[in-house]
Amino acid sequence: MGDLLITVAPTGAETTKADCPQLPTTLPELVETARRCEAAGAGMIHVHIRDDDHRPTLDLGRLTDTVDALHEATGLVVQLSTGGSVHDPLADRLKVLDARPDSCSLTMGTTNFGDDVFLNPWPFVQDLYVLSQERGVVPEFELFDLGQVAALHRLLDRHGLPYGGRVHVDLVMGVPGGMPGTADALVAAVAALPEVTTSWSATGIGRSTLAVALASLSKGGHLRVGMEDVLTLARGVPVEHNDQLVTRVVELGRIAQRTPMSGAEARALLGLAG
Ligand code: KMH
Ligand code: ZN
Repeated sequence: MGDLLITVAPTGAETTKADCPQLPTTLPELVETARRCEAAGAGMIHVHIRDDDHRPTLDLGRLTDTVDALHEATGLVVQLSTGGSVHDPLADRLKVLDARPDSCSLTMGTTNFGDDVFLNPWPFVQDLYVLSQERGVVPEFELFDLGQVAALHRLLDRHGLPYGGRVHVDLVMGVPGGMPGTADALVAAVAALPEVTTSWSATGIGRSTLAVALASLSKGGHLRVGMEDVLTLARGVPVEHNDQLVTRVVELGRIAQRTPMSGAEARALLGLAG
């Protein structure tokens, strides 16, 4: 039985194909990545898609085809990003749920995002949450800072539990503008999580990736890794394939006596029907 959920976030919306040709931006590349990451130990995939020019898109037809292709090729839980890119309109981000993913990301507040702003006004957060309940999509609450932990308390108090009855959180740490990717910040955020939280994972952006992974394992948390969050294995050593990042945390988990969850086990963790 697995007890460590590894989510792979293979693409993101920030890195360009020109800067990183090995980034999986086409559907065949994404499916191949998903297969390899599942074989390496991932249980869930967090998906951003690109258009024919490798630019971020929320095109509904492409999103639906992507969900279908990933379900056909793998047993992974398919989570679509509702964060998109910092340039995506809020209305388009709500429509992501029309693609019928298993899960969706749901960020709990607005965050400075480098030189940009990742916009998540409170009415939008509530609309997206209520829509996820209506559509039977399990949200992953993405928390970029401690204030967003407090916002999660407010959301659950006002609107009740998510579809499926489980509360799964992902701490996204080390974004310039959010909480730092440190063990201290992780411990503070975990201590403040709502009591009804049933599982949580963490990811550290850039060079905070290992510090956050080790801190999460120490606190009994789950892990997210992938080229959305980090593009190097060490200084000057580029990631060539997302499965390298999955394999690395499988090894960290093995040292911590944790075993990767399959997609089916991840479904049970998140309250999704088999
Ligand atoms: N691309 C970021 C602006 C999410 O996927 O929900 C937002 C993001 C979070 O990646
Ligand atoms: Zn994302």
